[in-house]
Amino acid sequence: ALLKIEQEGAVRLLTLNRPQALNAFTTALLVQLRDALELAARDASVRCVLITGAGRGFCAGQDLSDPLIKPPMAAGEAPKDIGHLLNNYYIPMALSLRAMPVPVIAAVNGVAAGAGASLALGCDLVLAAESASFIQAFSKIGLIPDCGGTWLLPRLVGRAKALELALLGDKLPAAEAQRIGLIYRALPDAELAAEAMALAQKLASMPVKALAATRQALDDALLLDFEAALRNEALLQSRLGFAGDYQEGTRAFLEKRKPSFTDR
Ligand code: LHQ
Repeated sequence: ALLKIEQEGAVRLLTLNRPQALNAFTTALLVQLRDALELAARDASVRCVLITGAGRGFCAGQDLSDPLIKPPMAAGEAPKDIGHLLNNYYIPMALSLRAMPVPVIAAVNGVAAGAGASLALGCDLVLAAESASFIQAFSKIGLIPDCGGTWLLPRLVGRAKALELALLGDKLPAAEAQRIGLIYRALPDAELAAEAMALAQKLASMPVKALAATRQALDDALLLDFEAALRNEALLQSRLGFAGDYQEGTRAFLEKRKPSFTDR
């Protein structure tokens, strides 16, 4: 399968599985990833999603050999519309990822380039192996960051760093990505898989409805003025206040026991 789908407890593990091409995106892989995210979103047994790659890469971005986008190699052939691919395959996947009702972790096992970097950076927490790297490869082939790259980069690291990464398109090692705040944490290669699963299990045991609302509130706040952000917090908080997890969390605290969260 192009995308391996596994479940460990309440964690849905999605593994991009085209290792011979560093898990570069084909339209089929993009459709399968989108479908898998939508399925996980609707499955009450899933409380966290973990995305990783098979083999030595995480995802090398768009498969540049795909006939759908390959520029004319011979005279007389018409160039293809890249916008079609974005509108029909990348955008649906990126929107599903952003709207996940549970936290999503990326375990970046190797190079994440182009749209592969956007996929990783679109996740809520990004762990990366020390040998992994992030490459804004787009500028090297005459394109702009896509699949959310232009939105994510300045929010994650600010405009100056975003421009540095996007214009130069150089390889950013995982440790440096952590240092500049682009990702959560870089880890020794041998520890990545287990640490990422442990983090996913930990998040899965937390009040995931509130975690997803936290992501939404933070993103909303970047578009709102102070008072509007306060009111948005109040609205989201009011909804969470009626949810079971808040009752359970507060009761457990007062009863000095470990809470058991079930909302989603
Ligand atoms: C690949 C790819 C790849 C095909 C490695 N495609 N085969 C959206 C919509 C529409 C159009 C365009 O774009 C987009 C968004 C984008 O993502 S644009 C950016 C596309 N990605 C890139 O430009 C990255 C291209 N890849 C690379 O620069 C290198 O492969 C990196 C730096 C990722 C890794 O380098 P190495 O570790 O030296 O590995 P390699 O280059 O030897 O790759 C291993 C194999 O994977 C190789 O195949 P082969 O048959 O020779 O073993 C590559 O051809 C293949 N591969 N990326 N994107």
